[in-house]
Amino acid sequence: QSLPTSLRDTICPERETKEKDCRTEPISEPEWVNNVEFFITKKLGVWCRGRNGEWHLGKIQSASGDAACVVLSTTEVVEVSMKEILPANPDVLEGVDDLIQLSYLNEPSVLYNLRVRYSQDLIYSKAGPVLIAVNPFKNVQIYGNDIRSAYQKKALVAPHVYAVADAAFDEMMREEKNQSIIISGESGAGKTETAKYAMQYLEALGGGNFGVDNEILKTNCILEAFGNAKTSRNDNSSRFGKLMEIHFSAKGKICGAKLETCASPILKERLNLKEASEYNYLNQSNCLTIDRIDDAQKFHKLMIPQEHQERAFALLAAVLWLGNVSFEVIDNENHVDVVADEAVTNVAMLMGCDSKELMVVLSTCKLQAGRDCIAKRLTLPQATDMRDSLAKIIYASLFNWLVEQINTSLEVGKLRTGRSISILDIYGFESFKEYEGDGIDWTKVEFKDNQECLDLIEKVISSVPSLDLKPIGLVSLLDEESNFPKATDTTFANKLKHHLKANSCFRGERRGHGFRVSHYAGEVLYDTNGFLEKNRDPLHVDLIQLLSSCNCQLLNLFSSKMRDKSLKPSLSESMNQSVITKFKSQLFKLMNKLEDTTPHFIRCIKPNSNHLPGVYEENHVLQQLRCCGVLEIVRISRSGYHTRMTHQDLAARYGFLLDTKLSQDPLSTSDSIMKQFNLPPEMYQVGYRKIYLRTGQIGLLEERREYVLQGVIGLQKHLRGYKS
Ligand code: AD9
Ligand code: MG
Repeated sequence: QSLPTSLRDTICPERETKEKDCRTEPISEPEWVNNVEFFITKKLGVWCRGRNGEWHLGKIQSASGDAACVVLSTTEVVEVSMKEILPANPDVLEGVDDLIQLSYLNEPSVLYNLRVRYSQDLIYSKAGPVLIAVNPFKNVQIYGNDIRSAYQKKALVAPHVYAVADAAFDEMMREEKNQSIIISGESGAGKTETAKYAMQYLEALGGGNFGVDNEILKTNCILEAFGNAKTSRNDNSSRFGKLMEIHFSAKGKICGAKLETCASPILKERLNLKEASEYNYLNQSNCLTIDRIDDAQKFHKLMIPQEHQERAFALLAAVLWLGNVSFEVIDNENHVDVVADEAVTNVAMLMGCDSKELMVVLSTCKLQAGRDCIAKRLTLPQATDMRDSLAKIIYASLFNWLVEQINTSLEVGKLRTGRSISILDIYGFESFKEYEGDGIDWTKVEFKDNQECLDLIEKVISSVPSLDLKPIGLVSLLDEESNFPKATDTTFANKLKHHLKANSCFRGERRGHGFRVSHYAGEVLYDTNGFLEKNRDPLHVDLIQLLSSCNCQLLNLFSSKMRDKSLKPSLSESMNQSVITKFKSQLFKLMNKLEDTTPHFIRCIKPNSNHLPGVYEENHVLQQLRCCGVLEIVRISRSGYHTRMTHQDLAARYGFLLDTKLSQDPLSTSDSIMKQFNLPPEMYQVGYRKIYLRTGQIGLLEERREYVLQGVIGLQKHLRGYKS
């Protein structure tokens, strides 16, 4: 009774019968057209597309040839082409919690189903193995201790981020395999909030050990204070990517955690030093206040140890003042001097350096001329760039340093692998190679192939077989052009047009610096303006030297770290690497790491762009569902086998349940297990190495195993009592 209505439906008995009734076999879309008569006589519902692409519910009155008369639910009668009509699902399927259960899987049906659920505050739904989370933009009472413990006890099974975290935990314990929770969605869709709820659940589940457990959630407060900013799309937008790895002991208790971030050194954080509107770095995007958010209160929640706090805030203030440092042009070649005002004095004071020295560094660059070193005056754009680079270096180093401090406080002893859950907010892909290689009867389900677009970005080709693997594509062309001193953004745009015109995902703009790429999610127009310079991201040696001379331990530390990196041979390369190459290698590292885990996917959906509760804009939602291929995922999972286990693992775990003698051959054991438990043949496939099970089947085996084990334990206790 104490459960909120939004979750009560899962355990309500009527709902159970309703769900059993809906196990109708999915009907493929083209097939229904042959059954239009049936739709007319049985008065079955259809979706009818209106002039603006919106969908209306109605019933077909009559049909002839390509056209049909449809009575809409508003009683209006319209004549439409059959092409604009799609079958709707029977009422009994309204608001099912897994889209897999829909008899007709088409866009209007999926949109409607999510809408019905959203209007009842059922923000979570399943699309086969993927959890869909529609941002409620309000507090929904589904995260309390009672709900959490209900999921822990498996008393609740409705789609929920808790259920995903719980499944990851169970699978990790059962198979001793690292897991990951991969959260994706557009800005403001709710990734960070979802990640926090996943962490909260895991902390509650694995708490009570070593004292690390309560620390993990607290880190979010620090990270968000320094790494988030208000943007027009999200009041609390993450400006960095994060992978939080939580490690567990053999008993399932948290024994440490590790945080990895990919931070972008953008500053949009404000401090109460002076009015925020006074700082150039803060006042340019009209994003200074957020309704209902009390900055002072949030600021007090931010707890970093006192000695760190003061140093960190001094540097933040320095960054803010740097944004106000201005220049005056002193000759007709646009060369500049720094204006000696309060801004530059404050920066020098906060950084612990001489203001004259700071002014020299910001307005000149040192050049090696033979044995001598001469100072060359910078032009206005160069000096501005130098100033912003210094701000970015300080801010990024400060953020990385905070992450290091957090990691030190979270790590307890050496972290082992095999029992960890990583929480991430980008999207991954499924591989279907495995099915094909394993000799099972797998009917391929069409997934829009994105290979052409991936090839456009980077394709590795070998000119001579087994020799010289040379990547071609956008990434390598950008790097090539960045290394070319005379190159400009226009020559880069032309180079792209020249080399990539054959790729169907590429379209060069006739004039100017633009080009278009057809991504999976849609076409994007890129402007090459500033591409080369941003990609080069030159390392400013003078700035590093300045940091090392400051009377500030943190800045000295930052400069020595940057220097260390540039001295190590393996990393010196990375110092000179272009931005895109660094980004690529970060991505590869991440992919390698995730490939070693069993992934669980959560897709966050933003129902409207105004951050409003209760507003469900269909086109906005549809666009996001299309971007991540939700329909394809559901189609695949209806026909796919989601649980895979080697025959050895299956035999080891469930073999003892067999009535017959255990066979030496794990494949036959698998087969016997399936037969003994009467798993319907369409629910599994036996491959050469692995068994493939449809969603939910492993649960049946687990239940049986648990039941038998409990019986054995009971018997043992009984015998022990008997003996004594
Ligand atoms: V970005 O890519 O970092 O710009 P996110 O991370 O996807 O973005 P975020 O988690 O920050 O979005 O969510 C945006 C806002 O939506 C939050 O500040 C909340 O106000 C709101 N939100 C998101 N999820 C929930 C929820 N489960 N319950 C209530 C939510 N509010
Ligand atoms: Mg976020």
